[in-house]
Parts: sequence; structure tokens; C-alpha cells
Amino acid sequence: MSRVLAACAALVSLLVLAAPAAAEKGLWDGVAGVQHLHFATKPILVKPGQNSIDNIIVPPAQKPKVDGFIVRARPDLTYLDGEVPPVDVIHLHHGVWLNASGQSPASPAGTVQPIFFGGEEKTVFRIPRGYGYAYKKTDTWILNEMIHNNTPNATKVRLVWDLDFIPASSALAKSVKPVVPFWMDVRRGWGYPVFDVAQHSGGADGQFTFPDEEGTSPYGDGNRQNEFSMPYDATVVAAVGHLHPGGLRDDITVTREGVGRKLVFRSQAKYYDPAGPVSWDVSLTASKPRWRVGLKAGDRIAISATYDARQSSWYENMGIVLLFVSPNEPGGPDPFATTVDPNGELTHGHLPENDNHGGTGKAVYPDPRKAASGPATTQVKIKGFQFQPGDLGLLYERDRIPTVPQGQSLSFLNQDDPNVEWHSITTCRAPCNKPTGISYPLANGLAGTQFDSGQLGFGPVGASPAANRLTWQTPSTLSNGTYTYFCRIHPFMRGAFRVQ
Ligand SMILES: [Cu+2]
Repeated sequence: MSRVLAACAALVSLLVLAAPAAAEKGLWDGVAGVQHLHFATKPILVKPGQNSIDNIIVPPAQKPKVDGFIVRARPDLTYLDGEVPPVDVIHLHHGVWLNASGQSPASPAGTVQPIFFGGEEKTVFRIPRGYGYAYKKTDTWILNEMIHNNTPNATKVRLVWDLDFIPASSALAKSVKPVVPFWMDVRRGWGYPVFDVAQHSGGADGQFTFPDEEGTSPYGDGNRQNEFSMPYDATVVAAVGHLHPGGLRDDITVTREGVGRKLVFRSQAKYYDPAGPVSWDVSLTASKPRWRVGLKAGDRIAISATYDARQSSWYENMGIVLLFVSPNEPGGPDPFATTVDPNGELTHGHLPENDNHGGTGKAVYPDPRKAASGPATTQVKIKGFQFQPGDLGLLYERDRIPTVPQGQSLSFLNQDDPNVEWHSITTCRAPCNKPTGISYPLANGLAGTQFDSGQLGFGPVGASPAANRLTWQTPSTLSNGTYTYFCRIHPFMRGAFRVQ
């Protein structure tokens, strides 16, 4: 009998312990009084092949109608019928929702305040229970968006975003402390904040970390863009990262003068792509609901971004983390006195828009290495999304590829719309003739013979991916052989030439 009673007592205590744990996940999910709002832009015309960055003023109808707190944001991109486009066709390179009326001690550029963002990793922004981003209906929002059309076909899409929201007039709002977003970026201050990773660069681990492995002076004589000094004592309550394909992790460290340096947050990439870290078929960890870091005025926060350097070169990569900081709250867990777990958790799994990986099955173009040598050529014109001469699509009609005498260069000239249709000439491993997908082709030409032209075209200086020129030349030092290349922006575009 006493044994049964003991068992019952144990069961009761288990239930008592389990009940609050289940009810309190640390997030606002399921809390009464939290509104679930849905917003969408007007239809956005996506021009053929575009890869541009645009700023849209967000109209009042696309924001909460009253003051309050934003506690969760989930951005996405859809066709007008609500379907999410396949990422190998149209993809959300990024959308950043910025408050032009707000200020942040760490801002992406200028004084605007970032609120949340979405890249193709589509991480859900979650601010833990007890905190929220303070929104005012009079705030002016700017949506900085980059929609990449991998095809020559125009279409229309919308950016969409779900917000969980607590109206300021509600009783629940009284329990909310405001948080300020801090933008950590390895290229903070640049309108297009990117860096390149060369295949086989970095360490023996096959990984390249920026800025740590970018030579002895990664920022030249300028500011260390990846570092930021805390202006006041505060507690960090949430963190979300952004990377591009090939990206493995963003790390946030804190250095305290005379005390040391600690890793406090890691946004870790989990790739669902069977080929590994090579595509947008990925999700990133965000901070766990209970994660907190107490910082002191003068602490140096730094971000670094690590990419895979085994499988491919990666051009124009980002490394960004948005921290949500509770400014009037000193006394969070001191990372130098307690153990702060830097690991986060995924906010979603594999997404169906990332299903077309490409690179497998029957070749879609002939093998250019088997093609006959055509006439010596000095210039390839890019027109109508084709390389002329040398496009692998044209090899069906004439089984010849252009030749270049050894010691000379081959020049490329973009004759498509220079303001919209930007093209690159980027080496891929021969034969480079498999079906296009989010993981194929890769910028993985043979070691020592890799090249990349940048994006030939014109755009706002410093705020677009365009190289602001229309021509590019191959190195004149290429040895004899057949070279295959593709356009990074429109990966169905493939070409070849032969040095002899
Ligand atoms: Cu192109």
C-alpha cells in the first residue's frame, strides 16, 4: 500500500513539474491576447533575369494599425496566387524591414533601424516572452528587397510577412519590455555588404572564416566593420543569423577588456541538400527562448562568418546577425561568470521550394570537351541570355566551340539590358552540362584556373551587385584546354571556349 502511495505521489509530483514546463515554452506562442497579423506588398513586377535591390516605402495598410509590440515575424515570397515559387526560378535574396523613424546603436547603414529580415533561409524571428519590439503606427517603414529572377521570364510576386503583435492598449502589453535591434554585419556600413570565398582557401578544415582568414588586414585602414562597442549595460534576449549558400555559421563573440573573449551565439546552418553545404536548401538556428547574455558598457561584440571552401568558390557572400537587446536591463547572465550556451534551435525544416537541386540525371547540353575547335575568337557577346559564340545551348546546331590562342585573353561584352540583365562568367567544372537547379552548377572550376567576372551591368554604386562595367577579360595566362563557365545569376546559361 505504501508503495502504491509513493508511486502515486511520484506521479503527482511529475505532473506538477510537467504542467508549468509545457505551458511555458519561453515564447509568445499560444498566449491569449497576441494577435496574428498577415501583410503583403502590392504585386511586384519581377523583370526578366533581374537581381536588383529596391527600396519600397511600406504603406500604412501593410503595418499594424495601432501602437504595440512585435514579438514574432515570418517573412516569405509568393506568386500572386499564394504559391511559393521554386527557389531555382525566383528567390528572395533578401527583404529587410527597416524603421526609418527609429535609431539603433548598431545600424546597417546610416541611422535606420532594422526590425526583421528574410533571406532564402526564411528563419522565423521570435522574441521571447516578456519582450517585444516597440512599434509606433507613425513609424515610417522601408522594405529593402532583392528579388532574384534566375530566368529570362518576367513574373509578379509579393513579399508577405506574418507578425505576432501585442497592442499597446492591452493588459498583456504591460508585461512587455521593449528590445532594440542591433545589426551585426561583417561588412556593416556597406549598402551591399559582401565578401568572396575562394575554393580551397582558409584552413586545413576546408572552411574559410571572414574576417579572421582574410589576410592580415581584412578591413585595410578602415574600421573593423564586424565589431561594435556596447554603449550601455544591457541584456541580449534573442539572435537570428543570415548566410548564403556555402555558409556554415555566424558566430558572435564578446570581448571584455582584461577579462577575455567568449563565444555567446552561433547561428548554425543545417543543410537538407543531399550535396551538402551548396544551396539555399538550408535553415539556420536562432537563439533558444531562454537564451540571455548580460553585457556591460564597453564590451566589444564581434561577428564572423564561416563558409565551406571544399566544394566551390562562393562570390558575394553575407554574414549578418540581428541581436535583440533589452537596453534598460543590466544583470543578464554574465558570459564570463556563467556558462552561456551559444547554440540555438531551428525554426523550420526543409522547405518544398528547395526541391529542385539539379546536377543529376541526363545532360541537357552536349559535352563541350568533345566539340570540334571553331575559329579563333577575341570577343563573346552576351545577348538574349546566350553566350555568342560558345553557348552550350548552341552546340546542338554547330558542334564547334570558339578557340583562343594561348597567351591571349577572351573578352566578354554584355549586350542585354545593362540596368536589369546582369550576367557573370564564372568557371564551373567541365562538362558543366547537367540540369540546372539550386545546387548546380557550382563555381568549382579546376584549382588554379578558376575565374569570375563579377556581375556585368550597371546599378547604384555601392548598393547593388552590379560591377558597373559591361566587359570582362579572361586571364591571358590560361593553359591549353577546354574551359566551361556559367552565369551565376542565370545558371541555365552555360558556355565554353578552348585555349590552344
Ligand atoms: Cu546571366
